[in-house]
Amino acid sequence: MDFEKAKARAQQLRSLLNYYSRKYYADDDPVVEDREYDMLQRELLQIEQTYPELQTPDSPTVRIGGSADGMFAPVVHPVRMESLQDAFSEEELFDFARRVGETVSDAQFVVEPKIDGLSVSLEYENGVFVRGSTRGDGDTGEDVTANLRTVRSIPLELSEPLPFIEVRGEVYMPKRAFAELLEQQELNGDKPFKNPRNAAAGSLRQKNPQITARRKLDIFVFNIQRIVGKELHTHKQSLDYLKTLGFRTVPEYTLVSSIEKAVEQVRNIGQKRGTLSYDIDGAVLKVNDFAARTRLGSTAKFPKWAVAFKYPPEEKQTKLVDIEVAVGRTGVLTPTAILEPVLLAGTSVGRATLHNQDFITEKDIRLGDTVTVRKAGDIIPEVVTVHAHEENSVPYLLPTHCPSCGAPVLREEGEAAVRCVNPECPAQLLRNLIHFCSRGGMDMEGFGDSVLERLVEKGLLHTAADLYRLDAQSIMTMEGFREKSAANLLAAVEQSKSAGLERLLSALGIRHVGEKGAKLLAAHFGNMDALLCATAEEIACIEGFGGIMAQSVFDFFSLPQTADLIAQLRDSGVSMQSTQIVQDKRFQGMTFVLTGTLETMTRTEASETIERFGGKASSSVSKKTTYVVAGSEAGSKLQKAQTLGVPVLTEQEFLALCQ
Ligand code: 0OX
Repeated sequence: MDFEKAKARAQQLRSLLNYYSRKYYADDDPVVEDREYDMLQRELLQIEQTYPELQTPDSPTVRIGGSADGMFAPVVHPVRMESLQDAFSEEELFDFARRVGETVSDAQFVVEPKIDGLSVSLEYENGVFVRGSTRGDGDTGEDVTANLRTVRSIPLELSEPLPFIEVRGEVYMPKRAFAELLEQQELNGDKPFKNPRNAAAGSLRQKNPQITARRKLDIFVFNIQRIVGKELHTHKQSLDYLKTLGFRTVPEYTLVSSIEKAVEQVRNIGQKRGTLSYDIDGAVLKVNDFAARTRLGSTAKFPKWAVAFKYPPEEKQTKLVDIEVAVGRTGVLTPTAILEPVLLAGTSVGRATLHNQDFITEKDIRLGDTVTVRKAGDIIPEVVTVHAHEENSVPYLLPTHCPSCGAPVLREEGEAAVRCVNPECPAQLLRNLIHFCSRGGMDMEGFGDSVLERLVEKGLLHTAADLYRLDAQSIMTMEGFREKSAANLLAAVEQSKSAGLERLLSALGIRHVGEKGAKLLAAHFGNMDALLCATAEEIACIEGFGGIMAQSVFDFFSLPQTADLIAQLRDSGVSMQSTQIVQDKRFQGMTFVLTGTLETMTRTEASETIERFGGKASSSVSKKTTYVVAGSEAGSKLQKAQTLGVPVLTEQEFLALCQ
């Protein structure tokens, strides 16, 4: 490649890589596979090595995907961080042993608990911790060295200055640390993590290592990925050695000489599960001998020498003492079983979902029943079976009238849900207001469940539009509110006015439309008026929107009370514009020239897109042109671009930049 061509390609690659990187790290919305990113990055690196004068200080090859705002650089794992094949029954463990037996006779196994955290790799040079990364997709992870340094059980220096070792382990959050974190998050009004694994993952991806340090993460190490300066022959030997180096190895690893003994150990670990101070989601069986592992090899996905047994969800018997019926945002009556509390999967369970009338009828669930409840991981506890009814009990039926407003309830044909259709039902109003003010909606700090409940009770709120009519005087009629706290609420109301169309659409709680759907709508239409004019068919054309979602949006905006609410919100100064479009000026300062026939869009559409992102579309190519976008049968403009060294994009590449 001559210098001019290399220069143009380098500029193009830099721009693409920076864009992909921004989508990946800043927006958490990857648009290309990691592999493709790596290939483009390697191509740029090669160009820069051939022509060092093309190296720029901000090249993605220097920053490797990161920037000063704390992104995490990709790390390619020279030894793949493989995942494990699952087994859901003891029978499947025997099948695994049988398969192993076809290649290796008298295999010994090591049994370990399977820690429910996230896998990381730790690299040490001359006994010093130099780099730590996440597993990612197994081939490429992220550099989280600074954050891993804060995990106290990760040795920063080993007991021997071994030339090189890379180990693999599981970072996790102990149950107690997770409980404390939840309390803290509740106090701060932060969105709580769902489980210790998510909390550990979120903590490791913190841009500020000081936050990670406060999260009390821990690690168990269970594998040597690469080692220089030491020979090991078995897994047991390597775990023992890791211990002497100062690592916290996976607990209770046990060497057994038969599959029967391995299964027994899997049961032992399972029995201890609830008493451990960390979450496990299974047990792992590994062939002990490394030479045997080499003979067994791997499939495209898993090593053939290991298997993960997944414990079934925990179940226990208890008594169903009551059934509580709540009225949701859309008027659906949702029954919840109130139980005598039992300890399940490490947490006390006192409530279980009963879904709907069909579920209750099918299982013949009655008040006072002795039931089996189950809890699996993140899943809401469920009633699995009924063991015994109380004497003289009768089948349970959901109320025929709304427990909140007393209006008769309806069950539409083909629907499992029973619904209160009274548009003025206070329970629905409250749920709608809670949703409107929530973090996923208008994010109005201070408007928690109980404040909203009191405002509704006082008759100060009848619709979301009333939030914008609140004044200090009326707020202070609520107990505990004075000038300062009332002013805080009013400030939150004021701030919400500029939340933008995407948040407003999410806050309105349109059926089938969550935060993601709201974003898509806002990005597509840009403002409320354009959306109000759209037909169901137009909405259905949005990528990521199905027919049901589109119809639901259309129906929602066809309701007279919606039109009324929107008008009132608009009059109060609530923004009806998407913030996405206003802010996204990714083509600022760039000039594009379109040439040839584009396949997926007209030239006018392409020009509009360029302008929407702050760029200029021009008809003639000059040295100042940033990009020429060449469709099929491009002619003289393409030639001129090549002569002047202006980077040329294919239609696909242009689309990637616009995504
Ligand atoms: C765990 C765990 C995960 C090493 C080779 C294949 C999978 N979560 O506790 N992975 C492995 O093994 C890797 N062992 C474990 N104990």
